[in-house]
Amino acid sequence: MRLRRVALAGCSLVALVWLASSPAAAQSVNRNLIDELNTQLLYVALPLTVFVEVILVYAVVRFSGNDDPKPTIDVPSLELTWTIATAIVLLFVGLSAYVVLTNPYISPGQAAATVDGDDERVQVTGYRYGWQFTYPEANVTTRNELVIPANRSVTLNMTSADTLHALFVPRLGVKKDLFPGEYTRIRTNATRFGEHRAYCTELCGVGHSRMRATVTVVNETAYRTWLADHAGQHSVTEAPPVPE
Ligand SMILES: [Cu+2]
Repeated sequence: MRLRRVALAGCSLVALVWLASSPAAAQSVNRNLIDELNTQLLYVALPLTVFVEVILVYAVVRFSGNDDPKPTIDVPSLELTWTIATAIVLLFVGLSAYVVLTNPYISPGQAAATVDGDDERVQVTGYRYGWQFTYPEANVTTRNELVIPANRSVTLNMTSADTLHALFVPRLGVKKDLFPGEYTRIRTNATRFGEHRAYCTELCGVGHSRMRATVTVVNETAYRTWLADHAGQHSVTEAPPVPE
């Protein structure tokens, strides 16, 4: 009966994690990389968790009535086995994470080095409390509205007008800090059309929760039209407001 309960709990755990690990279709190259790494690590972590839990529950049930415990005998081969197994698991986790972290879409350092002529460039300035997006080549500046073309690499050069901010677009897998007096970069390549929310994730003052923006992914034609329609909108190109 107990074993049946343990088996049931194990199956429920597997089903729960499987459901939780089935993400919606990725919206960008970045998000895809992150989701794939997550799934990969889950495939390793899940059997290990179940294995350890089963042994733990078995030991608790099996030896609960043991009033005269005996010390465990040393088994060098067993100790060697689990040391090597742990090393292999850690190596796998480290390598998998390294491959994703060094990808030009994830690693800011790599992004700075790999900006090429095809990248669409947008200047991002975070300020208390909002976002200014500037498309230098098209002479377009917007507030809290970022429009990017789908299936093209976009480089965001980011800085802050006052204090620390962080741009976070969860569905695109984009997250990066902004610092005053210095530039940070991040790249993305959105693979689906749609509208996404962007947030500031660095507590920057009383208006922090209002610091949101919309990120719209459109096709190339719509993007060009949008840029042309908004060219020369100098009404919003003045310096960001003085912090409250
Ligand atoms: Cu903030």
